[in-house]
Parts: sequence; structure tokens; C-alpha cells
Amino acid sequence: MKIILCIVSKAPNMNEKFSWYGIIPPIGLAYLASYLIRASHEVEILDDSIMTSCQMKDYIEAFKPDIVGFYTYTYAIEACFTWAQIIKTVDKNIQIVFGGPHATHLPFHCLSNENVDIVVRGEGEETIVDVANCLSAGISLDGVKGVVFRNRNGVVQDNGERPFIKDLDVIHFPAYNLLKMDMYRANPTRRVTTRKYGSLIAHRGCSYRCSFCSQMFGKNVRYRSPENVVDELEMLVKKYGIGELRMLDDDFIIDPERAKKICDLIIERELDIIWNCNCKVNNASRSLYQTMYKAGCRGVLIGVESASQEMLDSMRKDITIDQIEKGVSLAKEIIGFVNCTFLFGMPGDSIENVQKTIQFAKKLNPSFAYFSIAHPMPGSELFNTEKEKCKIDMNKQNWEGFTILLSSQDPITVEMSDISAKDLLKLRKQAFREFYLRPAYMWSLFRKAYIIFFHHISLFMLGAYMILKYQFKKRNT
Ligand code: B12
Ligand code: SF4
Repeated sequence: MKIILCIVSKAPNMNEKFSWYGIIPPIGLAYLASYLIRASHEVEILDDSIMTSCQMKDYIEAFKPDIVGFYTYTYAIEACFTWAQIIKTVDKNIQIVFGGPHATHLPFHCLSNENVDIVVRGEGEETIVDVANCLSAGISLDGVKGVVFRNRNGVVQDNGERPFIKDLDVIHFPAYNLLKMDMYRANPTRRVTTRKYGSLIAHRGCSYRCSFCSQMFGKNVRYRSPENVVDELEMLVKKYGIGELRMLDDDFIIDPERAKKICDLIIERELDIIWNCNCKVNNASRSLYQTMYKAGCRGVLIGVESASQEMLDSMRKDITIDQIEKGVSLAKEIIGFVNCTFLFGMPGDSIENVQKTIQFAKKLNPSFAYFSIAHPMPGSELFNTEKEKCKIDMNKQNWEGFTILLSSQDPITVEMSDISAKDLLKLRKQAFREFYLRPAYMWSLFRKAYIIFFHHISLFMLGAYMILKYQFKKRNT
């Protein structure tokens, strides 16, 4: 079968937001492609972050696919529906398959759109091959686990979940050859060089239970062996010329021993690679950070969220303020670039808490601080507890707002705390201003950039400039 896999990450009016998020390779689709190719299907990957809509449409028309699959972010779901409609007008026989976060957590919402034929939930490698093989043989999907689909009678049928793949080492490496690896660059707040940029995921699943998180691979963490991870890394460096990358794991150091083994192997194989990752502070230690640094880690992202222990507990962050202070300070001392996230407007939040959090952010003084307004993401505990209260109506909801909104001009679509939407916007604006427009901040940024890569000072300045520019821009709409 001829199959196109698309990632649509530009919701309407998303261009500028996107430029700030930066672009990194959609490895989930490349994993699927790798499996499909081995099952003798012909596959292409289209990424709207590096192509125009016209180019994508022309490509689809010329390729004449049997199946078009979409990665579905919640905020971009309407854009995916629009694409599904466009494709059906090209040829109504093309099967439209949705996968990824929104499809996994709200399959019936996806199938409420008449142009969507099949939803694949969760891990997609084995399921997409079964789907393609069945469609190619003209047999029904009745026996395919992990799909919800419109059957021959037009009835939506749920075949139940497919168990996760137990041994991650058996999964083939992503088909990087189908991605334009020269085109990807993370945003300046998450890179320290201008080298070719890649990404890699070392384990799947997360055993923590943050109430705002839309987890994709369940609570059981499955690990790839350190050798398997570093083999892929070596291939990225040697075959694709990648010089910097992001470890996409939800918490790279969730198993500190294993993280250390990965680092040891990178050091042993003398790979010339700079990388960054997400870390929870509870597992941070001096010796682990030192090994990570030796292996090329130059940046970590730490989810701080709030200065109130009560709020952290109600979000089920399972960390303390003390751990945050120690973890951030250690990472600053050893790794260098430390970014922190802060979340306003969770249930129970108050103006006082937010003010306290802004002061805490200044005290921690990370390289970059991201201040966001909470949303109940489908798949999160928050979604289940708040959807009634927030009056989320699947078919009328403005899903576009379900993202980290950096601009103070963006509307807030749901209110979960006693802080009004208007006040939340004001507070976020205040947070960005107070944090970034401090001489002490500018000086620390300049000093760090100077120490690490003198010639890349501009990159870090650009990061701060982009955040401020986007935060305070006027909306055209
Ligand atoms: C890397 C990443 C990004 C990258 C995007 C890279 C890219 N081009 O794909 C960047 C940094 C740009 C990003 C940004 C955002 N992200 Co993000 N991101 C991730 C992250 C950490 C890893 C994704 C990944 O590569 N996983 C590894 C691969 C193997 O898994 P996968 O992509 O899910 O693919 C598998 C399955 O989903 C399925 N599948 C996927 N697509 C398809 C399609 C078909 C047809 C089929 C059959 C199957 C299928 O099969 C794949 C193989 O098993 C996830 C967290 C996570 N653990 O998944 C969050 C995550 C996807 N991001 C999320 C969010 C919310 C965002 C933001 C909106 C910001 C924010 N946090 O508010 C922004 C906006 C996006 C934008 N482009 O502007 C949420 C999505 C929630 C939702 N319901 O939409 C997640 C799940 C984080 C979370 N836990 O809440 N993100
Ligand atoms: S936010 Fe991160 S640590 Fe918390 S549950 Fe989600 S993936 Fe795990």
C-alpha cells in the first residue's frame, strides 16, 4: 500500500508560535514508517513545519496514497480535520487514520468527524502494520487490537487496547532517511550550538502522576538497553551528521543508574554530541550531573510549576520546594543551561500563589523561564476532573487554545481556578516582564553564554528576545 504519514503542528494562526517552539523531527512517524517499510509498504512523511500547505497538498495528489495518517496534537485537531476533508476531496477512497495524543485519548471525538475512518490508540508500530495489511488484503479490521474505526456498517467499533511492546530493543530505529534531517533546528532556548539537530527517545512511559499531564505510554516505564540507545545516537552522529539533540524522555534520569550507563557509553565511544533533556529534580545528584556533562549534556529542563508546596502536592508533582532549589542550583553549577517551567491557574491556585511563584522564578534564576496557563489536556487526570466544571463540549470546544500560550494576547479558553482569565493574562505578562527584564538576568545569560560558547552569545540573546517578542506581540486577529 502507498502510505503518507503527516504531522500537522500548525494550528490556524500558529505560524509565529511555531517558530518559537522550534522544529524537531517527528520521530513517532519515523518509527511507524520503519515498520511499514519492513512490511513492504511504500511510505512518505510530510511535516507541515518544513513544508507549505500547498506543497503538502500537491505531494498528496501526486503520490496517490491509499492511506494518509495524521499525528494529532489536541490544539491542532481542527487543522487535522480540515486536512482529512481536503484529502477526501482529492479521493474519497483514501483511508484517513488518526494516531498520537488526541486520537489516543479521545478516539470517539476524532471519529465524530465523518472524514476520519480509523483511529490508532497508543503505541502505533504494530497496529499500523496490521491496519495496512488488512486494508491491502481487503479484509475487515475486526481482529486488529488498538483501533477504533468505522466498520462496514458505518458503526464506530472499538477493538480494545493493544498491549504495549514489552521489549523496546526489538523496535526498529526510526526511518530517519524519510525525514529531511537537514531542516530541523530547536528553538534557541533549547540549543547551545548551531549544529544539525536531532531527537531520540530512550524509554517509554512515566511512573509519575502529574495531574496536568497527558501521558502517552502509560505508567509502566519500559527501557531500551543503553547499548541500543547509544547505537541509535551513534548512527545519528555518523550517518546523519547530527551534532546536537534533545532526549525526548519525559524524565531522562527516572532511573539514574541507567541514565549513567547511557552517558558512560557515549563517553566510551567518544561521540561528538551535545544534548539536552528533561529531568525531575528528585533523582538529581552531583555525580550523575557530572557524568551527564562529560557525555555532552549542556541543558536540562526542569518542571518547577509552583512555589507553593500545597499546589505541588495537589498537582501530584511528588517533589518538594527544597528539592527544586537544590536540583536547579546543582544543574546550573554543573550542566550550565537550565530551563524551568511554571504553571498558573491550576485548580486551587490563587493570585498570592502566582505572585510567590514569580518571585521564586527570579530567585531560581534559570537560563529561561516558561510561564504557562494550565489547560485540562485530554488524557490527563485534570481533564477527567475538570471537564464538567469547565463545560468542555467536545464538538464546540476551542481546542486551539490547548497549548502553552506564550502570548498575553491569546485568549484563555478554560478557567480552572478562582483567578479570572483576565487576571491570569495580567499575571503571566507580569511574570515575563519581571523575569526577563532584569539586569541580573541579562548579565547571567551573557556570562553563561560567554563561558560555554563565546561565539554563540547571540543564540542565547535571541532566545530571550524571541520569548519577549512573542509574549508582547499584538495579535492580528
Ligand atoms: C517531542 C515533543 C514535542 C516537540 C515536537 C516534535 C515533533 N515534531 O514531533 C516539540 C518540542 C516541538 C513539542 C511541542 C509541543 N508539545 Co509536545 N511533546 C513531545 C514529546 C516529549 C515526545 C513526542 C515523541 O516524539 N514521542 C516518541 C514517539 C515514539 O512517540 P509518539 O510521537 O507519541 O508516536 C507514537 C504514537 O503516538 C503513535 N502515533 C503517533 N502519531 C501517529 C499517527 C498515526 C497515523 C498512527 C497510526 C500512530 C501514531 O505511534 C507512534 C509510535 O509508537 C511528547 C511526550 C511524549 N512522551 O510523547 C510531548 C507531547 C506530545 N507534547 C504535548 C504538547 C501539549 C505540546 C505543546 C502543545 C506544548 C505544550 N506542552 O503545551 C507544544 C506545541 C507543539 C508545536 N509544534 O508547536 C503533549 C500533547 C498532549 C495533547 N493531548 O495534545 C505531550 C503528549 C506531552 C504531555 N505529556 O502532555 N512537543
Ligand atoms: S509531567 Fe512529566 S513527570 Fe509528570 S507525569 Fe507527565 S511525563 Fe511524568
